[in-house]
Amino acid sequence: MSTDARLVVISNRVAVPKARGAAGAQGGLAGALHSALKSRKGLWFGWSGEESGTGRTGNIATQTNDGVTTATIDLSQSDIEEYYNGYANSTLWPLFHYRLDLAKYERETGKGYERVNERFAELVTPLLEDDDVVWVHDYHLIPLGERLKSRGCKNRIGFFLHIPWPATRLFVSLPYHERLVRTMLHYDLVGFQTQEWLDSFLHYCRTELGADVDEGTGEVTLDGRTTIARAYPIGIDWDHFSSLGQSKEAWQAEQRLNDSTRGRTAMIGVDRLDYSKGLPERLDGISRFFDQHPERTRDLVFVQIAPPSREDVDSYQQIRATLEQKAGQINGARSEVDLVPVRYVNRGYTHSELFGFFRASKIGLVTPLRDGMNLVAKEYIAAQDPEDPGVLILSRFAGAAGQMQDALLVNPHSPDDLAHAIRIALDMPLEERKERYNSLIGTVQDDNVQVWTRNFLADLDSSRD
Ligand code: ADQ
Repeated sequence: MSTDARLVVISNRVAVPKARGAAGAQGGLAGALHSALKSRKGLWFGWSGEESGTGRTGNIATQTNDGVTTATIDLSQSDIEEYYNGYANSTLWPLFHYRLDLAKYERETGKGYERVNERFAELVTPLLEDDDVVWVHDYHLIPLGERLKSRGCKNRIGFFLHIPWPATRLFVSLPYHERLVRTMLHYDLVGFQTQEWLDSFLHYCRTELGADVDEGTGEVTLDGRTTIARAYPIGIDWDHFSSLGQSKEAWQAEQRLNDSTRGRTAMIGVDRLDYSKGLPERLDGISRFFDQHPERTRDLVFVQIAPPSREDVDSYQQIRATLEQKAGQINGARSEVDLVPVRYVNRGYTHSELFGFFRASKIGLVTPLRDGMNLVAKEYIAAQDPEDPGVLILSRFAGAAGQMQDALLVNPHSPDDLAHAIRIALDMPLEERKERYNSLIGTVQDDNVQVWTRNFLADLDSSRD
C-alpha cells in the first residue's frame, strides 16, 4: 500500500469550515485533525453537532474545502442523550479521568452508544475505498473498528485515544469493560498520549483478558489476532501557531491585556469549563497565595478564560456554579476600587487572541487533575518572548508533564503547592526563566502535530507487514 493513500478520519464531531471560528470550544482535537487532513487529500466523517428531525438520521451532508471533504450526519435526540451526553460524557469521560464519583452507569446509555457506533459503521462503509487508511478518534467511538470489520471492511484501521487510560482497578468498575476492550483489539493500531496510559492499557489486557503482551513492540495478541499499542504524544501545529504572533489580532490582544493590568503581573489560565481541568482547585491555590502573601495582592492579576462546554450534562452545570462562587469569594475579599484580582471570562477567543494573551502573561497556569496531554501548556510556551519568557506552572497529572519537566510541576490538589509555585514564578529571575523556556521550546517545536500524524500513520501503514 502506498503511504499517500487517502486518509479517512472518523471522529465524534467534525469541524466543518463554517464552524472553524469555534474550533477552540471544540477542543484540541479539531485543530490537530484539520492539519493532518490538509496534508493528505482526506475525508472527515462524523456528527454535525445537529439534532435530526424524525426520519432524517441517514442523510449525509458533504462539502469540500481546502482539499478536505467533510461528511456529516445528524443524530436523533435520543442518540444525543444516550450516546453523547450519556455514555461518552457521563460514563467514559469521568471514569477515564479518574472521577468514579461522577461516572454514571446506565444500561440504556450503553445501548445508545453501541447503536450510534453501529450507525457510524453503516453510513461510512459505502464511502470507503479499498486503499483508504482509516483513523478513528477518541472515546466516543471505541467499538467502531470492530463494527466496520464485521461489515467486511478490509482497510487498515487505527484508533487514537485523546484522553487518559485509567488504572485497571478503576477501569474494572465499568460494567462490560471486557466487551469494550475486546472491540479495541480489532484495530490494527491503537495509540495513547503517553507511556503511562499505554502501560495501564497493557496491564489491563494482560491481567484481565489474559492477552499475550509484548511490552517491547507493543503487540497485544488475543484469540489469534494481533493489535499494536503504542504511545504518540500529540503536539501543536507549531508553524501555524507560532506565525500567529505576527498578526495584528495577537498584537492588539497583547496590548489590551498589558494596558489593563497596568504593571501588575498577569497570570493566565485557558481551559474548557470541565471538572478535569482543576479549575476550582486552581482558585483555591490562588486564594491560598493571597492569604499567605496579602502584601502581594497588588502584584498579580489572574485571568481565567473558560468557555462553557457540554452544558447538557449535570456535572458541567455544577462546575460552573462552583467557579462563579469561588471567583466571587476571592474578589469579594480582595478587591479594591482600582483592582479586581480574578477576572473570570466565560467565552472563547481566537487562537490569535489567545497568542496575545499568553504573551502578555508572565505566568501560565495549567493545572488539570488529569489530562490526556493538554495543548494549552504547549501553546503558552510557543507564545512566549524568548528574550523575556513567562513561567509555566504545570500539573504533574497532565500528559504534557512527561515532555515538559522544566515547567514548575505541581500537585493541583494541593493549594499550598500551587501557592508556593505562584510565588516562585513571580520572583523567578530572567536567567532561570530563559533556561526553562529554552528547554521547553524544543519539545513544543519538534514534537508537533505533523510529527504526531506522521508517526501514527507510518506505524499504521506498516502494521500488517
Ligand atoms: P481538550 O480537553 O479540549 O482536548 P486541550 O488539549 O487543552 O484540551 O485543548 C484545548 C484547545 O482548545 C487548545 O487548542 C486551546 O487553545 C483551545 N481552547 C481552550 N480554551 C479556549 C478558549 N477559551 N478560547 C479559545 N480556545 C480555547 C482533548 C484532551 C487533551 C488533549 C487534546 C488533544 O482532553 O488532553 O491534549 O484532546 O489530543
